[in-house]
Amino acid sequence: MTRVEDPVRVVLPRTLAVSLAAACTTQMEEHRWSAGNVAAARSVLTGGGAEVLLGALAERLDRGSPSLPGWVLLALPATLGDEELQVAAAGVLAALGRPFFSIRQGDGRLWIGEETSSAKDRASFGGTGAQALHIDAPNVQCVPEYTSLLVLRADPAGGGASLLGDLRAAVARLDEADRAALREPVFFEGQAEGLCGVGAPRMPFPVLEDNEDGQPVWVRWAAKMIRDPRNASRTAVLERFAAALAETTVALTLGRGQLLVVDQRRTAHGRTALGHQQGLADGTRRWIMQAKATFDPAAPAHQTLNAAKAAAGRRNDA
Ligand SMILES: O=C(O)CCC(=O)C(=O)O
Ligand SMILES: [Fe+2]
Repeated sequence: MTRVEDPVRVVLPRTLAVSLAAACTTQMEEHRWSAGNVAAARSVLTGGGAEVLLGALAERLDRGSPSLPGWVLLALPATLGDEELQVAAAGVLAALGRPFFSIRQGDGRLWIGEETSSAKDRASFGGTGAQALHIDAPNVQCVPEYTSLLVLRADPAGGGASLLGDLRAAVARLDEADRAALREPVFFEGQAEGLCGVGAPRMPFPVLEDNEDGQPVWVRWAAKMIRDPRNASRTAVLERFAAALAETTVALTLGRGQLLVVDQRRTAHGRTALGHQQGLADGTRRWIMQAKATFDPAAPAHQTLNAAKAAAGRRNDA
């Protein structure tokens, strides 16, 4: 694993973050950020002053360019309040699609997540242990296109780095027999009941899902599958995939206000264990939130990309 000491962070200018937070609210329509919020965010994003942000999203997340990273780290102003950060971060997600939650928590807010607690299962969301590489909801009909993590408070004990693994590169490292084994719809992971916005459970499922041209569409991966007794007869191939993915994995440490946006078709995520938590008072431990987004071709970042491609096409024709 490679630790990226100084990852590329796209800085969101304070004026843009404040404009998004002022134009939008926490209003939801069931599990989705309200249509009014999406429209308000997009009008801010296309009103001037967001070109760098839109360009960076397009450049790092363009699905037409397989060599691009498939994730982007954005730095929102750390001095914004917790709610302003969440609203502004939702506005950023609206540049790609419609923000939503797949797991309902409490009163149904977009961003889910609580302060880290040693009372939680160590490997779970909000737990203190490591979380092996995975995509969120690999076991449903409509896997969330994007997932995102927003840091309200980094681990004061210095742990909890984010891990990112390149799913396509890992697939390319396997031999054809392993790829064929992963294409079989025989794999299980966790349980997929009670989720929002992701369609019906899909279990068992193929890890590797290709389109008619043999191009990968999804890599339904969660390292937990290796230890799932339902996959006991396939452990070896899952371990080989995990090893291939580990070779592509980078680690980044995020600070308050940072928003990691991940294209789930390309990139798996996870975290390292938190540091020693003994003696850390309530209100001081790591606090990270998550939200999902759909892919909406009409969203500003995708439109920016289309416009750039059209302009490049015109230049080539000239
Ligand atoms: O805590 C983190 O950094 C990642 C959490 C996560 O990816 C999850 O719970 O699905
Ligand atoms: Fe996750």
